Amino acid sequence: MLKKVLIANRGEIALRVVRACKELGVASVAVYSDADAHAPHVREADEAVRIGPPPSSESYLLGNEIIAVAKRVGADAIHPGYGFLSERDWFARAVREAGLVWIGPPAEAIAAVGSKTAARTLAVAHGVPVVPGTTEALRDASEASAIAKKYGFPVLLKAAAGGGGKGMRVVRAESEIAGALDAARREAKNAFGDDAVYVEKYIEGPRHVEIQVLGDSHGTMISLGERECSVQRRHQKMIEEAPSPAVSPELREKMGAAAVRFARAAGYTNAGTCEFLLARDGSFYFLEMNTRVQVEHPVTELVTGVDIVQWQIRVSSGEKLTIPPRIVPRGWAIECRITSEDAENGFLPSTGRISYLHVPGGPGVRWDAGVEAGSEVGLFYDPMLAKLIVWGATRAQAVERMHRALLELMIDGIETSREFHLRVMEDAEFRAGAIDIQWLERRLPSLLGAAPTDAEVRAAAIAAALIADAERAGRGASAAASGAGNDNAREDSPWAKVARAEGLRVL
Ligand code: MV4
Repeated sequence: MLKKVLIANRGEIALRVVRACKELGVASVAVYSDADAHAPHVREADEAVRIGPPPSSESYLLGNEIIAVAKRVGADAIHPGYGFLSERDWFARAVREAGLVWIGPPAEAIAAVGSKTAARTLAVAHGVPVVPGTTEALRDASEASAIAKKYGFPVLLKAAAGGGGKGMRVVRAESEIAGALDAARREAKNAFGDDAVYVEKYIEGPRHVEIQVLGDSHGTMISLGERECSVQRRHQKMIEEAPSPAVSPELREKMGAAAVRFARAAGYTNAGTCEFLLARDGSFYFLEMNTRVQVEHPVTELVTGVDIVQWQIRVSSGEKLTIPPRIVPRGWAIECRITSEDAENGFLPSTGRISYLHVPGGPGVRWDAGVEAGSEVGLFYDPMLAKLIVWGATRAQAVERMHRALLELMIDGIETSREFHLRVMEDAEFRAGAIDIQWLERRLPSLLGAAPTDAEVRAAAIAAALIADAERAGRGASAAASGAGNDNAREDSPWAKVARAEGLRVL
Protein backbone atom coordinates (compact mmCIF):
# COMPACT_ATOMS: atom_id res chain seq x y z
CA MET A 1 0.00 0.00 0.00
CA LEU A 2 1.10 3.56 -0.64
CA LYS A 3 2.46 5.37 2.42
CA LYS A 4 2.20 9.06 1.65
CA VAL A 5 0.05 10.81 -0.97
CA LEU A 6 0.57 14.39 -2.14
CA ILE A 7 -2.65 16.07 -3.26
CA ALA A 8 -2.11 18.44 -6.19
CA ASN A 9 -5.38 20.31 -5.72
CA ARG A 10 -7.39 22.54 -3.39
CA GLY A 11 -10.90 23.01 -1.99
CA GLU A 12 -13.45 20.29 -1.40
CA ILE A 13 -11.76 17.64 -3.59
CA ALA A 14 -8.43 18.05 -1.77
CA LEU A 15 -10.25 17.53 1.53
CA ARG A 16 -12.11 14.54 0.02
CA VAL A 17 -8.77 12.91 -0.82
CA VAL A 18 -7.35 13.73 2.64
CA ARG A 19 -10.35 11.94 4.18
CA ALA A 20 -9.86 8.87 1.97
CA CYS A 21 -6.16 8.79 2.92
CA LYS A 22 -6.97 8.95 6.64
CA GLU A 23 -9.46 6.09 6.37
CA LEU A 24 -6.84 3.98 4.56
CA GLY A 25 -4.07 4.82 7.03
CA VAL A 26 -2.10 6.68 4.36
CA ALA A 27 -0.36 9.99 5.18
CA SER A 28 -1.49 13.04 3.19
CA VAL A 29 0.38 16.13 2.02
CA ALA A 30 -1.46 19.27 0.93
CA VAL A 31 0.02 21.96 -1.29
CA TYR A 32 -1.38 25.47 -1.17
CA SER A 33 -1.22 28.95 -2.61
CA ASP A 34 -1.10 32.04 -0.42
CA ALA A 35 -4.87 32.43 -0.88
CA ASP A 36 -5.39 29.02 0.77
CA ALA A 37 -2.95 29.26 3.70
CA HIS A 38 -5.83 28.86 6.17
CA ALA A 39 -8.04 26.57 4.07
CA PRO A 40 -9.58 23.39 5.55
CA HIS A 41 -7.70 21.07 3.16
CA VAL A 42 -4.42 22.53 4.41
CA ARG A 43 -5.31 22.15 8.06
CA GLU A 44 -6.70 18.62 7.77
CA ALA A 45 -3.77 17.14 5.79
CA ASP A 46 -0.90 15.63 7.78
CA GLU A 47 1.56 18.02 6.14
CA ALA A 48 1.21 21.11 3.98
CA VAL A 49 3.64 22.89 1.68
CA ARG A 50 3.27 26.39 0.19
CA ILE A 51 3.78 26.43 -3.57
CA GLY A 52 3.21 30.04 -4.63
CA PRO A 53 0.99 33.11 -4.94
CA PRO A 54 -2.79 32.85 -5.54
CA PRO A 55 -3.02 32.63 -9.38
CA SER A 56 -3.25 28.93 -10.38
CA SER A 57 -0.67 29.51 -13.11
CA GLU A 58 1.81 30.32 -10.33
CA SER A 59 0.68 27.61 -7.89
CA TYR A 60 -1.67 24.67 -8.56
CA LEU A 61 -0.65 24.41 -12.22
CA LEU A 62 3.12 24.24 -11.54
CA GLY A 63 3.48 20.52 -12.25
CA ASN A 64 7.24 20.28 -12.02
CA GLU A 65 7.40 22.23 -8.75
CA ILE A 66 4.68 20.01 -7.28
CA ILE A 67 6.62 16.89 -8.27
CA ALA A 68 9.73 18.38 -6.62
CA VAL A 69 7.74 18.98 -3.43
CA ALA A 70 6.49 15.37 -3.49
CA LYS A 71 10.09 14.10 -3.76
CA ARG A 72 11.28 16.43 -1.01
CA VAL A 73 8.62 15.35 1.53
CA GLY A 74 9.01 11.66 0.70
CA ALA A 75 5.57 11.16 -0.85
CA ASP A 76 5.25 8.02 -2.99
CA ALA A 77 2.20 9.13 -5.03
CA ILE A 78 0.30 12.15 -6.38
CA HIS A 79 -3.48 12.48 -6.52
CA PRO A 80 -4.51 15.25 -8.95
CA GLY A 81 -8.21 15.64 -8.02
CA TYR A 82 -10.21 17.24 -10.87
CA GLY A 83 -9.37 20.30 -12.98
CA PHE A 84 -5.86 21.80 -12.73
CA LEU A 85 -3.33 19.11 -13.81
CA SER A 86 -5.66 16.11 -13.63
CA GLU A 87 -6.06 15.48 -17.37
CA ARG A 88 -2.64 16.60 -18.61
CA ASP A 89 -0.93 13.52 -20.01
CA TRP A 90 2.48 15.23 -19.75
CA PHE A 91 1.99 15.60 -16.00
CA ALA A 92 0.94 11.95 -15.54
CA ARG A 93 4.07 10.95 -17.48
CA ALA A 94 6.33 13.31 -15.50
CA VAL A 95 4.99 11.91 -12.20
CA ARG A 96 5.77 8.37 -13.36
CA GLU A 97 9.23 9.36 -14.65
CA ALA A 98 10.00 10.92 -11.27
CA GLY A 99 9.48 7.47 -9.75
CA LEU A 100 6.14 8.37 -8.17
CA VAL A 101 2.77 6.64 -8.48
CA TRP A 102 0.15 8.57 -10.48
CA ILE A 103 -3.29 8.11 -8.92
CA GLY A 104 -5.14 8.08 -12.22
CA PRO A 105 -5.13 6.35 -15.60
CA PRO A 106 -1.89 5.78 -17.55
CA ALA A 107 -0.60 8.87 -19.42
CA GLU A 108 -1.13 6.92 -22.67
CA ALA A 109 -4.83 6.40 -21.89
CA ILE A 110 -5.30 10.10 -21.12
CA ALA A 111 -3.69 10.93 -24.46
CA ALA A 112 -5.68 8.27 -26.34
CA VAL A 113 -9.05 9.75 -25.34
CA GLY A 114 -7.94 13.40 -25.20
CA SER A 115 -8.80 14.16 -28.80
CA LYS A 116 -12.55 14.07 -29.54
CA THR A 117 -12.14 12.70 -33.02
CA ALA A 118 -9.62 10.05 -31.91
CA ALA A 119 -11.99 8.97 -29.12
CA ARG A 120 -14.84 8.82 -31.66
CA THR A 121 -12.79 6.62 -33.96
CA LEU A 122 -11.84 4.33 -31.04
CA ALA A 123 -15.50 4.06 -30.01
CA VAL A 124 -16.62 3.13 -33.54
CA ALA A 125 -13.89 0.48 -33.75
CA HIS A 126 -15.20 -1.17 -30.56
CA GLY A 127 -18.91 -1.10 -31.28
CA VAL A 128 -19.67 1.82 -28.96
CA PRO A 129 -22.43 3.91 -30.57
CA VAL A 130 -21.53 7.50 -31.52
CA VAL A 131 -23.75 10.16 -33.08
CA PRO A 132 -23.92 9.57 -36.85
CA GLY A 133 -21.46 11.88 -38.60
CA THR A 134 -17.89 12.22 -39.80
CA THR A 135 -14.52 12.48 -38.08
CA GLU A 136 -12.60 14.11 -40.94
CA ALA A 137 -12.14 17.89 -40.85
CA LEU A 138 -14.42 19.65 -43.36
CA ARG A 139 -12.73 21.19 -46.36
CA ASP A 140 -15.44 23.68 -47.28
CA ALA A 141 -19.12 24.55 -47.16
CA SER A 142 -20.02 22.43 -50.18
CA GLU A 143 -18.57 19.31 -48.51
CA ALA A 144 -20.52 20.23 -45.35
CA SER A 145 -23.68 20.56 -47.48
CA ALA A 146 -23.26 17.15 -49.05
CA ILE A 147 -22.73 15.49 -45.64
CA ALA A 148 -25.66 17.38 -44.09
CA LYS A 149 -27.95 16.14 -46.88
CA LYS A 150 -26.80 12.58 -46.27
CA TYR A 151 -27.67 12.70 -42.54
CA GLY A 152 -30.58 15.14 -42.88
CA PHE A 153 -31.08 18.46 -41.09
CA PRO A 154 -30.57 19.58 -38.40
CA VAL A 155 -26.83 18.90 -38.15
CA LEU A 156 -24.24 20.14 -35.69
CA LEU A 157 -20.84 21.52 -36.69
CA LYS A 158 -18.30 20.61 -34.00
CA ALA A 159 -14.71 21.63 -33.38
CA ALA A 160 -12.43 18.57 -33.56
CA ALA A 161 -10.36 19.93 -30.67
CA GLY A 162 -13.60 20.95 -28.93
CA GLY A 163 -14.89 21.00 -25.43
CA GLY A 164 -17.36 23.01 -23.40
CA GLY A 165 -19.53 23.67 -26.42
CA LYS A 166 -17.02 26.03 -28.07
CA GLY A 167 -16.90 25.91 -31.83
CA MET A 168 -20.36 24.27 -32.04
CA ARG A 169 -23.10 25.47 -34.42
CA VAL A 170 -26.52 23.97 -35.09
CA VAL A 171 -27.50 24.14 -38.76
CA ARG A 172 -31.17 23.71 -39.59
CA ALA A 173 -31.15 24.50 -43.32
CA GLU A 174 -28.72 24.45 -46.24
CA SER A 175 -28.76 28.26 -46.48
CA GLU A 176 -27.19 28.51 -42.99
CA ILE A 177 -24.20 26.22 -43.65
CA ALA A 178 -21.60 28.65 -44.98
CA GLY A 179 -22.13 31.19 -42.21
CA ALA A 180 -22.20 28.54 -39.48
CA LEU A 181 -18.99 26.92 -40.76
CA ASP A 182 -17.17 30.27 -40.73
CA ALA A 183 -18.39 31.00 -37.20
CA ALA A 184 -17.53 27.52 -35.84
CA ARG A 185 -14.04 27.69 -37.40
CA ARG A 186 -13.36 31.16 -36.03
CA GLU A 187 -14.47 30.15 -32.54
CA ALA A 188 -12.49 26.89 -32.67
CA LYS A 189 -9.36 28.71 -33.84
CA ASN A 190 -9.69 31.22 -30.99
CA ALA A 191 -10.40 28.64 -28.28
CA PHE A 192 -8.11 25.77 -29.31
CA GLY A 193 -5.71 27.20 -31.92
CA ASP A 194 -7.14 24.60 -34.34
CA ASP A 195 -9.96 25.37 -36.78
CA ALA A 196 -10.79 21.77 -37.76
CA VAL A 197 -14.58 21.31 -37.72
CA TYR A 198 -16.62 18.16 -38.49
CA VAL A 199 -20.33 17.29 -38.82
CA GLU A 200 -22.73 15.27 -36.66
CA LYS A 201 -26.46 14.70 -36.80
CA TYR A 202 -27.95 17.11 -34.22
CA ILE A 203 -29.78 15.26 -31.43
CA GLU A 204 -32.77 17.32 -30.20
CA GLY A 205 -33.50 17.53 -26.48
CA PRO A 206 -31.22 14.75 -25.20
CA ARG A 207 -30.13 14.08 -21.64
CA HIS A 208 -26.54 14.05 -20.48
CA VAL A 209 -26.03 10.65 -18.87
CA GLU A 210 -22.58 9.43 -17.88
CA ILE A 211 -21.24 6.08 -16.73
CA GLN A 212 -18.71 5.79 -13.89
CA VAL A 213 -16.13 3.09 -14.53
CA LEU A 214 -13.42 1.74 -12.29
CA GLY A 215 -10.55 -0.49 -13.36
CA ASP A 216 -7.53 -2.11 -11.75
CA SER A 217 -4.15 -3.07 -13.21
CA HIS A 218 -5.09 -6.79 -13.29
CA GLY A 219 -7.60 -6.54 -16.12
CA THR A 220 -10.79 -5.92 -14.15
CA MET A 221 -12.99 -3.04 -15.36
CA ILE A 222 -16.47 -2.47 -13.96
CA SER A 223 -19.33 -0.01 -14.36
CA LEU A 224 -20.75 1.66 -11.26
CA GLY A 225 -23.83 2.77 -13.17
CA GLU A 226 -24.98 6.10 -14.48
CA ARG A 227 -25.38 9.68 -13.31
CA GLU A 228 -27.95 12.07 -14.75
CA CYS A 229 -26.25 15.43 -15.33
CA SER A 230 -28.73 17.25 -17.57
CA VAL A 231 -29.35 20.16 -15.17
CA GLN A 232 -26.58 22.43 -16.42
CA ARG A 233 -26.16 26.01 -17.54
CA ARG A 234 -23.66 27.04 -20.21
CA HIS A 235 -21.95 23.64 -19.89
CA GLN A 236 -21.61 24.03 -16.11
CA LYS A 237 -23.39 21.26 -14.25
CA MET A 238 -25.52 22.49 -11.35
CA ILE A 239 -27.36 19.38 -10.12
CA GLU A 240 -26.54 15.70 -10.63
CA GLU A 241 -28.30 12.54 -9.57
CA ALA A 242 -27.93 8.78 -9.55
CA PRO A 243 -29.55 6.79 -10.96
CA SER A 244 -31.13 8.61 -13.95
CA PRO A 245 -34.95 8.78 -14.10
CA ALA A 246 -34.62 7.85 -17.78
CA VAL A 247 -32.51 4.70 -17.43
CA SER A 248 -34.06 1.24 -17.05
CA PRO A 249 -32.07 -1.75 -15.76
CA GLU A 250 -31.76 -3.00 -19.36
CA LEU A 251 -30.45 0.36 -20.63
CA ARG A 252 -28.07 0.59 -17.63
CA GLU A 253 -26.66 -2.79 -18.59
CA LYS A 254 -26.17 -1.75 -22.24
CA MET A 255 -24.61 1.67 -21.45
CA GLY A 256 -22.39 0.15 -18.75
CA ALA A 257 -21.13 -2.53 -21.11
CA ALA A 258 -20.40 0.10 -23.80
CA ALA A 259 -18.47 2.26 -21.31
CA VAL A 260 -16.44 -0.70 -20.06
CA ARG A 261 -15.67 -1.72 -23.66
CA PHE A 262 -14.48 1.79 -24.47
CA ALA A 263 -12.35 2.08 -21.30
CA ARG A 264 -10.68 -1.27 -22.01
CA ALA A 265 -9.99 -0.25 -25.61
CA ALA A 266 -8.30 2.93 -24.36
CA GLY A 267 -6.03 0.92 -22.02
CA TYR A 268 -7.75 2.55 -19.08
CA THR A 269 -7.30 1.86 -15.37
CA ASN A 270 -8.48 3.77 -12.26
CA ALA A 271 -11.68 5.86 -12.09
CA GLY A 272 -13.11 7.42 -15.24
CA THR A 273 -16.36 8.54 -16.80
CA CYS A 274 -17.86 7.95 -20.23
CA GLU A 275 -20.25 10.73 -21.26
CA PHE A 276 -23.26 9.90 -23.41
CA LEU A 277 -26.15 11.73 -24.97
CA LEU A 278 -29.36 9.84 -24.23
CA ALA A 279 -31.92 10.69 -26.92
CA ARG A 280 -35.67 10.90 -26.28
CA ASP A 281 -36.17 7.61 -28.15
CA GLY A 282 -33.83 5.79 -25.73
CA SER A 283 -30.86 5.55 -28.09
CA PHE A 284 -27.53 6.59 -26.62
CA TYR A 285 -24.37 8.00 -28.14
CA PHE A 286 -20.85 8.18 -26.73
CA LEU A 287 -19.48 11.74 -26.51
CA GLU A 288 -16.16 11.65 -24.65
CA MET A 289 -14.33 10.15 -21.70
CA ASN A 290 -13.24 12.12 -18.64
CA THR A 291 -10.04 10.69 -17.22
CA ARG A 292 -10.36 11.93 -13.65
CA VAL A 293 -12.48 11.64 -10.54
CA GLN A 294 -15.46 13.94 -11.13
CA VAL A 295 -17.13 16.58 -9.01
CA GLU A 296 -20.33 14.52 -8.94
CA HIS A 297 -18.74 11.20 -7.89
CA PRO A 298 -20.53 11.25 -4.47
CA VAL A 299 -23.97 10.48 -5.93
CA THR A 300 -22.56 7.23 -7.30
CA GLU A 301 -20.90 6.52 -3.95
CA LEU A 302 -24.21 6.96 -2.11
CA VAL A 303 -26.21 4.58 -4.31
CA THR A 304 -23.48 1.93 -4.74
CA GLY A 305 -21.76 2.01 -1.35
CA VAL A 306 -18.43 2.10 -3.20
CA ASP A 307 -15.83 4.63 -1.99
CA ILE A 308 -14.50 5.75 -5.37
CA VAL A 309 -11.61 7.85 -4.03
CA GLN A 310 -10.40 5.07 -1.72
CA TRP A 311 -10.49 2.68 -4.68
CA GLN A 312 -8.49 5.12 -6.80
CA ILE A 313 -5.74 4.92 -4.18
CA ARG A 314 -6.05 1.16 -3.72
CA VAL A 315 -5.88 0.25 -7.42
CA SER A 316 -2.95 2.62 -7.88
CA SER A 317 -1.18 0.63 -5.15
CA GLY A 318 -1.67 -2.48 -7.30
CA GLU A 319 -4.61 -3.88 -5.35
CA LYS A 320 -7.21 -5.97 -7.12
CA LEU A 321 -10.75 -4.62 -7.38
CA THR A 322 -12.98 -6.76 -5.19
CA ILE A 323 -16.31 -5.12 -6.05
CA PRO A 324 -18.99 -7.42 -7.51
CA PRO A 325 -19.21 -6.79 -11.27
CA ARG A 326 -22.98 -6.19 -11.32
CA ILE A 327 -23.97 -3.47 -8.91
CA VAL A 328 -27.62 -2.52 -8.61
CA PRO A 329 -28.10 1.08 -7.42
CA ARG A 330 -29.90 1.30 -4.08
CA GLY A 331 -32.20 4.29 -3.51
CA TRP A 332 -31.55 7.72 -5.01
CA ALA A 333 -28.89 10.40 -4.53
CA ILE A 334 -28.93 14.06 -5.58
CA GLU A 335 -26.12 16.62 -5.48
CA CYS A 336 -26.47 20.41 -5.56
CA ARG A 337 -23.37 22.46 -6.29
CA ILE A 338 -23.29 25.35 -3.84
CA THR A 339 -21.48 28.13 -5.67
CA SER A 340 -20.63 31.73 -4.80
CA GLU A 341 -22.85 32.99 -7.62
CA ASP A 342 -25.83 35.31 -7.60
CA ALA A 343 -28.45 33.53 -9.69
CA GLU A 344 -30.72 36.62 -9.64
CA ASN A 345 -27.93 38.59 -11.31
CA GLY A 346 -27.00 36.32 -14.18
CA PHE A 347 -24.94 34.06 -11.90
CA LEU A 348 -22.48 36.87 -11.24
CA PRO A 349 -19.61 35.63 -9.05
CA SER A 350 -19.87 36.93 -5.48
CA THR A 351 -16.86 37.54 -3.25
CA GLY A 352 -16.27 38.26 0.41
CA ARG A 353 -15.84 36.57 3.76
CA ILE A 354 -18.20 33.81 4.87
CA SER A 355 -19.28 35.48 8.12
CA TYR A 356 -21.61 32.69 9.20
CA LEU A 357 -22.14 29.11 8.07
CA HIS A 358 -24.70 26.62 9.28
CA VAL A 359 -24.25 23.17 7.73
CA PRO A 360 -27.31 20.94 7.25
CA GLY A 361 -27.39 17.58 8.97
CA GLY A 362 -29.75 14.75 9.78
CA PRO A 363 -30.53 11.53 7.96
CA GLY A 364 -29.04 10.98 4.51
CA VAL A 365 -27.18 14.31 4.27
CA ARG A 366 -23.55 14.69 3.13
CA TRP A 367 -21.64 17.98 2.98
CA ASP A 368 -18.37 18.07 1.00
CA ALA A 369 -16.95 21.57 1.31
CA GLY A 370 -13.72 23.42 0.78
CA VAL A 371 -14.76 26.36 2.92
CA GLU A 372 -15.90 27.09 6.48
CA ALA A 373 -17.05 30.09 8.52
CA GLY A 374 -14.34 32.73 8.20
CA SER A 375 -13.19 31.63 4.73
CA GLU A 376 -12.41 34.39 2.26
CA VAL A 377 -14.00 33.76 -1.16
CA GLY A 378 -12.13 35.48 -3.98
CA LEU A 379 -11.98 35.28 -7.77
CA PHE A 380 -8.82 33.24 -8.22
CA TYR A 381 -10.55 29.84 -8.36
CA ASP A 382 -13.74 28.08 -9.35
CA PRO A 383 -16.87 29.46 -7.60
CA MET A 384 -17.92 26.04 -6.27
CA LEU A 385 -17.75 26.27 -2.47
CA ALA A 386 -19.35 23.00 -1.49
CA LYS A 387 -21.51 20.12 -2.58
CA LEU A 388 -24.68 19.22 -0.73
CA ILE A 389 -25.50 15.57 -1.40
CA VAL A 390 -28.49 13.66 -0.10
CA TRP A 391 -29.66 10.07 -0.23
CA GLY A 392 -33.27 8.91 -0.15
CA ALA A 393 -35.02 5.57 -0.59
CA THR A 394 -36.83 6.98 -3.64
CA ARG A 395 -36.30 9.96 -5.93
CA ALA A 396 -39.25 11.76 -4.31
CA GLN A 397 -37.74 11.28 -0.84
CA ALA A 398 -34.34 12.49 -2.05
CA VAL A 399 -35.91 15.65 -3.52
CA GLU A 400 -37.80 16.39 -0.27
CA ARG A 401 -34.66 15.73 1.74
CA MET A 402 -32.59 18.06 -0.46
CA HIS A 403 -35.24 20.76 -0.05
CA ARG A 404 -35.17 20.31 3.74
CA ALA A 405 -31.34 20.34 3.83
CA LEU A 406 -31.22 23.51 1.68
CA LEU A 407 -33.64 25.18 4.12
CA GLU A 408 -31.26 24.29 6.98
CA LEU A 409 -28.22 25.60 5.11
CA MET A 410 -27.29 29.17 6.00
CA ILE A 411 -24.40 31.05 4.44
CA ASP A 412 -23.91 34.73 5.28
CA GLY A 413 -21.41 37.19 3.84
CA ILE A 414 -21.65 36.19 0.16
CA GLU A 415 -24.36 35.39 -2.37
CA THR A 416 -24.76 31.69 -3.13
CA SER A 417 -26.78 29.37 -5.36
CA ARG A 418 -28.85 28.10 -2.37
CA GLU A 419 -32.12 29.84 -3.33
CA PHE A 420 -31.73 28.75 -6.93
CA HIS A 421 -31.51 25.13 -5.78
CA LEU A 422 -34.55 25.56 -3.51
CA ARG A 423 -36.60 26.78 -6.48
CA VAL A 424 -35.46 23.80 -8.59
CA MET A 425 -36.45 21.33 -5.85
CA GLU A 426 -39.92 22.96 -5.82
CA ASP A 427 -40.30 22.82 -9.60
CA ALA A 428 -42.95 20.42 -10.91
CA GLU A 429 -40.97 19.46 -14.04
CA PHE A 430 -37.82 18.74 -12.04
CA ARG A 431 -39.85 16.73 -9.55
CA ALA A 432 -41.26 14.69 -12.42
CA GLY A 433 -37.71 14.04 -13.69
CA ALA A 434 -38.71 15.67 -16.98
CA ILE A 435 -35.32 17.26 -17.68
CA ASP A 436 -32.94 17.47 -20.62
CA ILE A 437 -29.79 19.47 -21.41
CA GLN A 438 -31.82 22.52 -22.41
CA TRP A 439 -34.25 22.33 -19.47
CA LEU A 440 -32.49 24.67 -17.07
CA GLU A 441 -31.88 27.48 -19.52
CA ARG A 442 -35.46 27.18 -20.76
CA ARG A 443 -36.84 27.19 -17.21
CA LEU A 444 -34.50 29.75 -15.61
CA PRO A 445 -36.66 32.87 -16.20
CA SER A 446 -39.68 31.31 -14.48
CA LEU A 447 -37.55 29.73 -11.73
CA LEU A 448 -35.93 33.04 -10.81
CA GLY A 449 -38.93 35.28 -11.41
CA ALA A 450 -41.16 32.83 -9.53
CA ALA A 451 -43.93 34.34 -7.45
CA PRO A 452 -43.32 33.84 -3.73
CA THR A 453 -45.03 30.82 -2.22
CA ASP A 454 -47.88 31.30 0.28
CA ALA A 455 -45.52 30.33 3.10
CA GLU A 456 -43.04 33.00 1.99
CA VAL A 457 -45.76 35.65 1.86
CA ARG A 458 -46.89 34.72 5.40
CA ALA A 459 -43.29 34.76 6.65
CA ALA A 460 -42.72 38.23 5.17
CA ALA A 461 -45.97 39.56 6.72
CA ILE A 462 -44.99 38.17 10.11
CA ALA A 463 -41.50 39.62 9.89
CA ALA A 464 -42.97 43.04 9.05
CA ALA A 465 -45.33 42.80 12.04
CA LEU A 466 -42.48 41.83 14.37
CA ILE A 467 -40.43 44.81 13.21
CA ALA A 468 -43.39 47.17 13.69
CA ASP A 469 -43.88 45.76 17.21
CA ALA A 470 -40.22 46.26 18.02
CA GLU A 471 -40.29 49.82 16.71
CA ARG A 472 -43.35 50.65 18.82
CA ALA A 473 -41.49 49.27 21.85
CA GLY A 474 -38.67 51.67 20.98
CA ARG A 475 -36.14 48.99 20.16
CA GLY A 476 -35.78 49.69 16.44
CA ALA A 477 -36.08 47.42 13.43
CA SER A 478 -32.51 46.22 13.57
CA ALA A 479 -33.00 44.98 17.11
CA ALA A 480 -35.94 42.85 16.00
CA ALA A 481 -34.09 41.65 12.94
CA SER A 482 -30.77 40.83 14.56
CA GLY A 483 -31.98 39.21 17.72
CA ALA A 484 -30.80 41.88 20.12
CA GLY A 485 -33.13 42.75 22.99
CA ASN A 486 -34.01 40.61 25.95
CA ASP A 487 -36.10 37.45 26.00
CA ASN A 488 -39.08 39.15 27.63
CA ALA A 489 -39.23 41.71 24.88
CA ARG A 490 -39.33 38.91 22.31
CA GLU A 491 -41.86 36.84 24.16
CA ASP A 492 -44.34 39.67 24.56
CA SER A 493 -45.22 40.00 20.88
CA PRO A 494 -48.25 38.03 19.74
CA TRP A 495 -46.56 37.93 16.34
CA ALA A 496 -43.70 35.91 17.80
CA LYS A 497 -46.26 33.25 18.74
CA VAL A 498 -47.70 33.28 15.21
CA ALA A 499 -44.22 33.06 13.74
CA ARG A 500 -43.38 30.01 15.86
CA ALA A 501 -46.67 28.38 14.87
CA GLU A 502 -45.58 28.85 11.25
CA GLY A 503 -42.34 27.05 12.04
CA LEU A 504 -40.28 30.24 11.70
CA ARG A 505 -37.36 31.06 13.91
CA VAL A 506 -37.69 34.25 15.95
CA LEU A 507 -34.37 35.96 16.55
C1 MV4 B 1 -24.17 17.30 -29.11
C2 MV4 B 1 -25.48 17.75 -28.82
C3 MV4 B 1 -26.49 17.38 -29.69
N1 MV4 B 1 -26.21 16.63 -30.79
N2 MV4 B 1 -23.96 16.54 -30.22
C4 MV4 B 1 -21.91 19.91 -25.86
C5 MV4 B 1 -20.53 19.82 -25.31
C6 MV4 B 1 -19.91 18.65 -25.95
N3 MV4 B 1 -19.13 17.91 -25.04
C7 MV4 B 1 -21.03 17.86 -26.55
N4 MV4 B 1 -22.16 18.71 -26.57
C8 MV4 B 1 -23.29 18.39 -27.26
N5 MV4 B 1 -23.13 17.60 -28.35
C9 MV4 B 1 -24.97 16.24 -31.02
N6 MV4 B 1 -24.71 15.52 -32.12
C10 MV4 B 1 -25.66 18.53 -27.68
C11 MV4 B 1 -24.56 18.86 -26.90
C12 MV4 B 1 -24.83 19.68 -25.75
C13 MV4 B 1 -24.62 19.20 -24.44
C14 MV4 B 1 -24.12 17.93 -24.18
C15 MV4 B 1 -23.91 17.47 -22.89
C16 MV4 B 1 -24.24 18.30 -21.82
C17 MV4 B 1 -24.73 19.55 -22.05
C18 MV4 B 1 -24.93 20.02 -23.35
C19 MV4 B 1 -25.46 21.29 -23.55
C20 MV4 B 1 -25.64 21.76 -24.82
C21 MV4 B 1 -25.32 20.94 -25.91
